[in-house]
Amino acid sequence: MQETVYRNEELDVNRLPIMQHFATDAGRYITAGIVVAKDPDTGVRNLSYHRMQLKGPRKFGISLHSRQHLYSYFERAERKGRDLEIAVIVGAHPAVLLAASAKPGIEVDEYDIAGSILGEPLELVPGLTVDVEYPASAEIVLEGRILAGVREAEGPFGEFSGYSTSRSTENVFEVTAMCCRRNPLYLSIVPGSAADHLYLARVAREAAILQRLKEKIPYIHAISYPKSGVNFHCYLSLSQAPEGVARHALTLLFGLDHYVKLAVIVDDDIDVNDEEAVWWAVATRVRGDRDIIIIPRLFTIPLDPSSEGGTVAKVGIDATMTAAFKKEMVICKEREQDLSLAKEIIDKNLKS
Ligand SMILES: Cc1cc2nc3c(=O)[nH]c(=O)nc-3n(C[C@H](O)[C@H](O)[C@H](O)COP(=O)(O)O)c2cc1C
Ligand SMILES: [Mn+2]
Repeated sequence: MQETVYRNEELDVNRLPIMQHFATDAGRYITAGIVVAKDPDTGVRNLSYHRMQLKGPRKFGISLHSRQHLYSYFERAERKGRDLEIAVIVGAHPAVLLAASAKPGIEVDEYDIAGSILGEPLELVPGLTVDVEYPASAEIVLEGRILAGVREAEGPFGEFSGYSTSRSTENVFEVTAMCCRRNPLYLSIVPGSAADHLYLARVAREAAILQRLKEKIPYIHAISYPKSGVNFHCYLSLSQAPEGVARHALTLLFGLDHYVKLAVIVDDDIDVNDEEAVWWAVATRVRGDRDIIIIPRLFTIPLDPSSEGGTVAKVGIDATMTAAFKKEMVICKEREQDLSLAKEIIDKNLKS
């Protein structure tokens, strides 16, 4: 890192192969940029992804539309009339990519998450033009600041919902230095509802939400955010839970994750990562009048195209079996000896 440094007249981000991804995008975007910043009050470091629209040799448009920790850092800096110093990592160890998608409490330094995934300290180097550290092993880093009191049109851009959106906080990022490894790799994340983008958000989300749910409800078995639901859908499974726990879990989930607008809860005989099995449970175990909860006008992410005034109805489907159902219904099953015989025949044919 910092093997090649560009500053002043030499600094032109057009050296990077920044791409336009969709015909509907406003232009060329860095999509894998991880913004590192320090909390203006506590110094705790945050990592988060933000789309960055190329505007000039030393200028990007940037959106803090998820209004999470970086938004709060910038808001507090701007209130004091100060720019927010940042470093943008493009390409790093996957532990850093995962740490950036995690959303712990605001008091947690997100480099600690990268370190704990790695099982050893993450080596950092100080910025050359900003008071922000970044990984010594990063491929490319753009140093600079998000400007206080400046807003410029940014977007539209193809978002994770699969829709092109102009929703943006319209901030401006001014670059003061570009530091690279020798022969750096340029990382791009396919935007829109591509697996690249969705899964990166999903891994950290599944881990965090499963942990929070289990703290309160020990019967929770597994969780899945299927790609088809663009992280607005969540499937949960329960083991041996008493009456009412499924509905408790659904309401707790809506409270924990405001992205979720449709949740399906099943028994642990259903694999939540098998969408067909989940919807088979809905098809065969649900009575709409009894098993569906609808909570109108709950807070949601504005990037949900169906939201109105920042709210949407949340739908919970309890597809767990009732005690009577469990007693009466017999699920079709193959005979064990037939399965092993079939396997034997296949194995023999594969070998010959
Ligand atoms: C690939 C990817 C792209 C993202 N792009 C943006 C973005 O452009 N603007 C934004 O505000 N949030 C974006 N996010 C969401 C935040 O980066 C993410 O929620 C982050 O974990 C926020 O956590 P924090 O509150 O700890 O910063 C993106 C997330 C991913 C995974
Ligand atoms: Mn954070």
